[in-house]
Amino acid sequence: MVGKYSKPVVNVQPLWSSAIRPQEYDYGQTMTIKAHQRLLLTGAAGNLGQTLRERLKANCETLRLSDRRDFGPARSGEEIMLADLADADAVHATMAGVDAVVHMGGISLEGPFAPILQANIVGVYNLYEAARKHSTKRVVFASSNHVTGFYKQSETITADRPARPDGFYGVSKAFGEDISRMYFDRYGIETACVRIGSSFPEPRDRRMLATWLSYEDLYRLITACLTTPVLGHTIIFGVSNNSVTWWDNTQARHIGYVAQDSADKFRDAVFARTQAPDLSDPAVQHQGGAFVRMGPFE
Ligand code: NAI
Ligand code: 15L
Repeated sequence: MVGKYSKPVVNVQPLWSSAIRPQEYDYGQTMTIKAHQRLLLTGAAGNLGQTLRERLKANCETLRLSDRRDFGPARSGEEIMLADLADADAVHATMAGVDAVVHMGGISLEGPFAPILQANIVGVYNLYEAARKHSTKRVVFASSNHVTGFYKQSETITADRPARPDGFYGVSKAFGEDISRMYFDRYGIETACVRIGSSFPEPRDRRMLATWLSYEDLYRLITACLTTPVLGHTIIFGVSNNSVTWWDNTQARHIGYVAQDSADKFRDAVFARTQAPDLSDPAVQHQGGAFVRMGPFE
C-alpha cells in the first residue's frame, strides 16, 4: 500500500527510468511535488485523450482538457475549455497559465486535404504561437508513423531519416514536427514528437504486431517526455517492446522511455484470425499499411 502520501515527482528528480514511475515511491513524509502545475491535454474527447485523462492527473496539479467536441463536465482536478484548433483566439485562451501540453488533438486519419489543413496544420501553428506568447515550456506532440509510412517494412529506420509521408495526414504530421523544431530553435520551447505507431487496446492485424503501442506504454512514454530533465527537440517512435520492429529509438535514449508491454502475446491469435498477406499489395510492403493507398479524394 502506498499510504496517504502522493509522490509524483519530477522537477527535482534524478534521471528516472520511465519503467519506475515516480508514483511508486513512498517517501514516508507528506510531499506532493508534481511535474507540472497546469497541463493542457488537447484531443481529450478522442480515443487516446480518454485513456490519458485519468492517468495524466498524476503529472500535474491541474489538468486542462480541450477538444472541439463537448465531452461532458469537468471532474476533480480538471478544467475544460472547448476550442477548435483552427480558431487562434480559442487556442490562445486555452494556453493561458499552462506550463506543458500533451497535444493529441487533430484529425487522426488520412482524408481530404482541407480539414487536415485546418486541424493539423493551422491548428499546430496556433498551438505553438499560443505556447510562445504564454511562455509554455514543453510540448508532447502526437505525431504519427505515417510521417515515414512509405519506408518498406523490410527496413529499420532511425528518426533522422528523411520524412516519407504516405498521405496528406502524414504530411500534416511532418509539418508539426518541422514547426516544433523551429519553435525550439528560435524560442526554446522543448518538444517530443512522438511518432505513435498503433495505440489501441490490442493489435488489430498483422501489421500492428510491429506497430502496436499499449495504452500503458503510451502513458509511460508521455510521462518520460514530460519529466526528462532535458528534452530538447526529439523525435521518438511510440511503440511497445515488440519483437518485430521497423523503428530504432537509439537517438532518443535520453528520454528514458522503457517499454514494458509487447504485441508478441497477441501474435498467435492475430495470425489465427487474419489471412496470409498478399506480398504484392503496397499496404503489405510499406510501414504505413493501408494509408499508402488511400485517396485521391476528389
Ligand atoms: P481521435 O480521432 O480519437 O481523437 C482526436 C481528437 O481530436 C478528437 O476528439 C477530435 O474531436 C479532436 N479534434 C479533431 N479536430 C479538431 C480540431 N480542429 N480542433 C479541436 N479538436 C479537434 O484520435 P486518437 O486515436 O485519440 O489519436 C490522438 C492523436 O494521436 C491524434 O493526433 C493522432 O493523429 C495521433 N496518433 C494516434 C495513433 C493511434 O494509434 N491512436 C497513431 C498515430 C498518431
Ligand atoms: C495513425 O496515425 C492513426 O491515428 C491511427 O488511427 C492508426 O491508423 C495508426 O496511425 C496506425 O498506423 O495504425
